Amino acid sequence: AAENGLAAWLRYAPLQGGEGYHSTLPSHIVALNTSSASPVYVAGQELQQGIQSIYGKQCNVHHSYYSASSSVVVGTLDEYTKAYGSLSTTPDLIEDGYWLSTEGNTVQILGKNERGALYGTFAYLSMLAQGNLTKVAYSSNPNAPVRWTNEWDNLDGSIERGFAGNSNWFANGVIVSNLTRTAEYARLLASIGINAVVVNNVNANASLLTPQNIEGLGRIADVMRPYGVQVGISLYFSSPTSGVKGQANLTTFDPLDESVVAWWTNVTGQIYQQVPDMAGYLVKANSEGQPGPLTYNRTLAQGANLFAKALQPHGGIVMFRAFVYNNLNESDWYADRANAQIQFFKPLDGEFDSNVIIQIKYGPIDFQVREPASPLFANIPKSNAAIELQVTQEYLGQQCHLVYLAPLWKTILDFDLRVDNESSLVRNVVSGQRFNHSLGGYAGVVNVGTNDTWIGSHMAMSNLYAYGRLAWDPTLDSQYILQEWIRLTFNADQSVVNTMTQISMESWPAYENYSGNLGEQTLTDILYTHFGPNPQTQDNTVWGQWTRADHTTIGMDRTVSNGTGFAGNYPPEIAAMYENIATTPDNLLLWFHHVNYTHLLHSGETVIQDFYDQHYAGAATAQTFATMWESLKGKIDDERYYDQLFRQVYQAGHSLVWRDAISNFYNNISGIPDAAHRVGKHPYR
Ligand code: GCW
Repeated sequence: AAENGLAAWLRYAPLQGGEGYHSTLPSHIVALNTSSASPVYVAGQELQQGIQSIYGKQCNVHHSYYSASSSVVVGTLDEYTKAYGSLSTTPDLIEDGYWLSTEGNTVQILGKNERGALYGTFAYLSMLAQGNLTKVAYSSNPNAPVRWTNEWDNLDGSIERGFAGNSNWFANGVIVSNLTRTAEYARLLASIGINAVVVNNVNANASLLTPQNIEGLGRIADVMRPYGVQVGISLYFSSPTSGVKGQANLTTFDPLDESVVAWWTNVTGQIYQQVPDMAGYLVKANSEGQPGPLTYNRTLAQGANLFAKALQPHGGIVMFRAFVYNNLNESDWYADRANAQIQFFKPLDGEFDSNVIIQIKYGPIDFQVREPASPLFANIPKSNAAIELQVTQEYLGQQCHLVYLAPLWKTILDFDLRVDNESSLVRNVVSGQRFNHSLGGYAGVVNVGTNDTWIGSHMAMSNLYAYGRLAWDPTLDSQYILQEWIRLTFNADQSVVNTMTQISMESWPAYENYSGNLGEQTLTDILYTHFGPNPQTQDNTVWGQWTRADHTTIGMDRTVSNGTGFAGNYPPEIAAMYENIATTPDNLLLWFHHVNYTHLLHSGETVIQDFYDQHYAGAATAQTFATMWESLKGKIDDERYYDQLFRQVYQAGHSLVWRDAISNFYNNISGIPDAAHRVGKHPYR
């Protein structure tokens, strides 16, 4: 029963009437590599398994030139050319890209490298699994070279902000011996173009670097390598002084100290002995209590370059997180957390080594239900940049609420920052295209666990799927991606596709409406859980997610003229838009401006009445999800039907809790009644 969840979108479910297609399908599979640990070999097996499972057709696999009129050949473009001669036109491929042609008698799946060949294989199998046997011939290249997941797994086996059980690879301080699930995860990731996994939490533990754990990383790398997925790790900045068993213990972690440089050079060498293709390091420094270079009055760039230099000879890269801020005190509300990244990183542009990428969360604060695009994307043109998205729904319902995230991510990826008054879409910044960098890309915080659904709920896997698809091609449409996922994960029944599409596409707007609209952030418990309504925890905490709500006014004034100046971090056209209340979109009004509750929105409604109305509307929409889901009974398997139904019923109830908690809170504080007389009234009286 767990199989459906574990196989996710790679179920290869039998297609009705599949036998009818046997003559149009290949009879032979040629996978041009004889090593069973190679992605091309894996591609051959995957094709065999997929065609058998979806269409009930058995194919033989060959590993060198084989002449058959009805075959599928998979390999690198080079190997193919050696065996079969060159193609009439050579496809234009970059690293990880592939050519897929189903036009001739021989299906060609040719990668620039082996990984690309595997990606092309999954693209072909995706078509087959959706019953799509149309003739295609195209090349596909990734939008950016870095397409990683980050996993916040702790060495003790827990996962920070993970909602799906314990770690698949750590327990009791070491790497587990059974890595079957790790291999299965790598397979899923390969099928959506992900090429590396950072396996441990950014709040890192130095003991990852014991010789025993380094050996364990080698085992993780070995099981993921056949899928073209590399291992990366998060580092604890003060590891040299942490007494790591089996490593020297120093008295300083100053990044410019020679002994520290030697320490990291040595440890990095040890890692590459075990993991010759290690992807690189992820570093969270000087943020939320983590150590970093500032302790020694060194810059963040000097800290990042310490690792960059250690990695450089091995070809690794440093993902250095821009999520750096200190605790704050609201008595000085001008000390706006939203400004922190600009203050730390803008002055350092040009000082990072060429194998450093600045990894920037999509918004300036922290994975909120709505944020403006981080202005840092516009302010470090000389540095490589990547966007950090969160697949695990930390602030967004923790997999107990269905929230399809692709539309939220698209608001950021498609946002035009207008650097130098020219088109500067965030997605073109992180691809490297806008500022001419060869490095850049995507980091998605996933936090899969041992749960049979990987992530905590079946429907939430659409977010992982969408993350990979967007990292490959951010121009893809959210709904298009979703429907691909539904057909692969469930089935192609039109009512199944339509119902799941409607629920998913309405889910983020609904969640925004009942959790915190008008750019007010997710009004959840800021202090610890980040789950459920708790608007009173926003203000007067050190976390800086302030709303400045009092009896008459609400919102953070982030203007240059009168507020924290944050709006001025954007290039002029965008800064002007946000500076002016008249041109600020309603959905970010309270992010940028401090207004009376009676302020009139562009919609003509007052802020407070819109607050009430949207909270009621969002919760009302969430009620319909449960009933819509019930219409799927019998159209999908019972196991997943009931599992998700339970969550939809929960979400329906919890959305009412949200609605009432938020509405009552602002009703009490403002004293302004709801024109529709709902707020504060007993629901059944
Ligand atoms: O979103 C916040 C989380 C922390 C997390 C931190 C970060 C890993 O609440 O749990 O720590 O961000 O991204 O570093």
